[in-house]
Amino acid sequence: RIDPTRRAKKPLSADPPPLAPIRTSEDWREAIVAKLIYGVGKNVVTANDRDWFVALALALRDRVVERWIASTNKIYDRGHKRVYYLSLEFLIGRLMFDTLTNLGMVDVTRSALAGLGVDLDRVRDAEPDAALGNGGLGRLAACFMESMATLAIPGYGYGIRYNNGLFKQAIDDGRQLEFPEDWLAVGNPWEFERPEVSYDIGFGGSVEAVRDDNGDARHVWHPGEVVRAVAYDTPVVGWRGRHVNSLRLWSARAVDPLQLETFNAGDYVGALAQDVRAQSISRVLYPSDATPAGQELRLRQEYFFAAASLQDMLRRHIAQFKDLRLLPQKVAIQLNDTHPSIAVAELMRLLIDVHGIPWADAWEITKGTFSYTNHTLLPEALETWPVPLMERMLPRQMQIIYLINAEHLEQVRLLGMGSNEKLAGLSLIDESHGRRVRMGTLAFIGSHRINGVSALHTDLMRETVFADLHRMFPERITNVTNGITFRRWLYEANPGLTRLLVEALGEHVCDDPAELAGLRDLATDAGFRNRLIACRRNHKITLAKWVRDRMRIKLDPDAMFDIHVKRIHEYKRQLLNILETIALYDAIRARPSAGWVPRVKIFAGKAAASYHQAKLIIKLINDVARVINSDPTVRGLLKVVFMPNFNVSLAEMIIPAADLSEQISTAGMEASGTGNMKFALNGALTIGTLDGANVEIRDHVGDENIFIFGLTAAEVAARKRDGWRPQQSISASPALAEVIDAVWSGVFSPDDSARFHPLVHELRGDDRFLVTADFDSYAATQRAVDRKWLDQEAWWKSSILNTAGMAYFSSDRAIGDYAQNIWRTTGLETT
Ligand code: B1N
Repeated sequence: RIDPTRRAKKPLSADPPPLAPIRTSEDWREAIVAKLIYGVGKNVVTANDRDWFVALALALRDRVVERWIASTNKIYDRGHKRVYYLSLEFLIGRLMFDTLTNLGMVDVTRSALAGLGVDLDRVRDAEPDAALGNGGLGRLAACFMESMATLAIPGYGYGIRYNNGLFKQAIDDGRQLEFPEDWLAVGNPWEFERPEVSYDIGFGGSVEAVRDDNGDARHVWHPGEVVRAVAYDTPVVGWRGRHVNSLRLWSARAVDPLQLETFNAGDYVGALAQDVRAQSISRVLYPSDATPAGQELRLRQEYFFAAASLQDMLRRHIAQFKDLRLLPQKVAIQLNDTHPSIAVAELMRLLIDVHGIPWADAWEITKGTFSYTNHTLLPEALETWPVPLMERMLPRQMQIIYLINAEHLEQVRLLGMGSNEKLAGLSLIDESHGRRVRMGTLAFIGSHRINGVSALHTDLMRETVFADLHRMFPERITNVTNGITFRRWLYEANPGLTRLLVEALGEHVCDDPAELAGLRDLATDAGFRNRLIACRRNHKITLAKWVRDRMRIKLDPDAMFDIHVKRIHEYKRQLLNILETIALYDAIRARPSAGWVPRVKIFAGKAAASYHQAKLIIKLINDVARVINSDPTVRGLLKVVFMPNFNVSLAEMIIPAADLSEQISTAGMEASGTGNMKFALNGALTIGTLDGANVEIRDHVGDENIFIFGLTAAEVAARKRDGWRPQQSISASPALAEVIDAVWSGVFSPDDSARFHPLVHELRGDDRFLVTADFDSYAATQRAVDRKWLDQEAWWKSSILNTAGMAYFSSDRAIGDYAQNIWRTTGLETT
């Protein structure tokens, strides 16, 4: 019998009851097995690798939740400023090893599982990648979440819980096929569904102007459609587990999922139609990268998640601080590109229409709260939305945009910048090809800070796309060069190298990457070099095994692994690489015993499904690979591989196996790049243009330790200004002319000799990405790479100096910069 008086004596605590301490791997094994039995419903005999993954994830999550609740309470108790990172993409990949690494539990877990006859690496592979992003922009958001947790900055990621992330790529007969990705099919043990945290999001309908009690005009929006946003939370553990933040992703559903009357009338499909329409918002990630998605559903996604996130933050802010005027002091909202920028108009609407704050005050609050990161200057990638679509879908927000624009243009006039041409360029509405809302301009004028993602990119922002806005607001643009989390891209991806670093520099190198500079003293140390070489070789063997098992191509781990992995895009110039590969192939065949350096050319990456030219580049790489790999004259000297389905997990395997990193975009077009940093950190040498963060990587690793070639951004601009003639470059380079002729005439596509004509047309016609202009410089630099490789001591000295110089590119540094210069906040102190 329960004695009620005894229960009353024990005070209820908000803190979770302490979990059984883990002192030994036996303790930990018991906790995991308990989850297997009670959480998964299996036993140690019937469990497969996936069951073990779920059991381990659940057991780990328990350990995380303790710290999570403590962190959340601390943020509240201190009244600390909160940072909200709004991003349509979070390219997380797997979470198991982030959690294990940051909690310092890799070794204890390995032995706990080994005692059960279970291999941790197989369990690791059983976790699906969370591929809620396309490429660099989405992966940056994931790295930033980890760094905010590490620095104990109260950071909340807000995004969409897509049921289907980025498509799976298969290569069939050398062509890309897309298949739906299904990461949730087996459940997601990291997340918590929060059905009670839900908001209603309106679309369409009409706006009514009413008079309030004081006779003032007020606007009431009557949406024609309402969709419900439901929260799912994932804890994000920082380094050494001292702080845990939240990633909150929204899922869409109908307010009334089942129309019972319709159902009862026998229309079973119609009864569910509203739910299907609502759910379509969070159904699938748009697979566009550095290109606008364009469609109406995309705008619905953008508004849906921006509006839900704002309601959530305002609720939290009001509950704690009561006063919305304190918003800029207590809240910083970072807009990850323009994708969430409709939030500027939506926050204005909430402040004015819902909370009754006067326009001028609301505008100051808005500007004080938002800041905006620009990730691309490619003109075709800057988001604009047709005015008629906005008026139909978001009528009140569109009215507010007009009002913002009127004030903004008034300010332009006051500043004397009001020539008609300038006004047209500065307006929120682009009138030049149909009326469209410029989301970059909205994000710019609604923010107190806007940043580019590398020094060069920020300079170009000031000089080109945002030149006039920069003149109006000369203090607003600032730079924060991107970074990567070393936990994932060094400690997890390359534990061998990490061990070497710890042995050479001490455990402290894991807490402060500045210590990496100490490696410079070991740049010519033979003992250190040899261990590094062995570590690299192991990774190359692992990669070679993957390629052999899945593609039946044999790679020599002693060849130079020359790697070009990233989204397939013309500006990233995979075409330049494969054309130079063809030239090299021709040269080897002409003089097979001229002492060539054996190379393996590895490509991987996805093309947007509708990007025909990019898909044709994939086909060309595969057709060239087939010819080269089956030619006995180059056997042992040259191999070409296109690895299918590049994703975060594949990157973790590939990057530590790289000798040479290809970062060869047309100068001025790659805003930053972050793959470049991952490779250099792991000791690959870079061949690259002076583009994006390559410029700063050169500054940090030293000119002699990187291979720079090609036109600079200024030279590219000059060429285009002066009328760019690719034919001149082609005639000036016999090697290039020969390669282009071969591709044109079907040497690599004998079954369809015209297959690659669209690629050659572009090269001989506009060559918008200056492939032909940079070809000779690139080819010559590749031969310089060969010469360096032949001097292995020099090569490895440069490799060590790359790793030694990379501290600056930690995302902890980047987040520190944001905190100091943009968010004006600090981390919580942790013990
Ligand atoms: O953002 C990365 C940079 O390192 C890359 O240089 C840059 O290309 C990338 C529309 C984008 N810019 N723009 C996008 C992604 C999805 C989409 O729908 C644009 N991605 C980048 C991180 O700063």
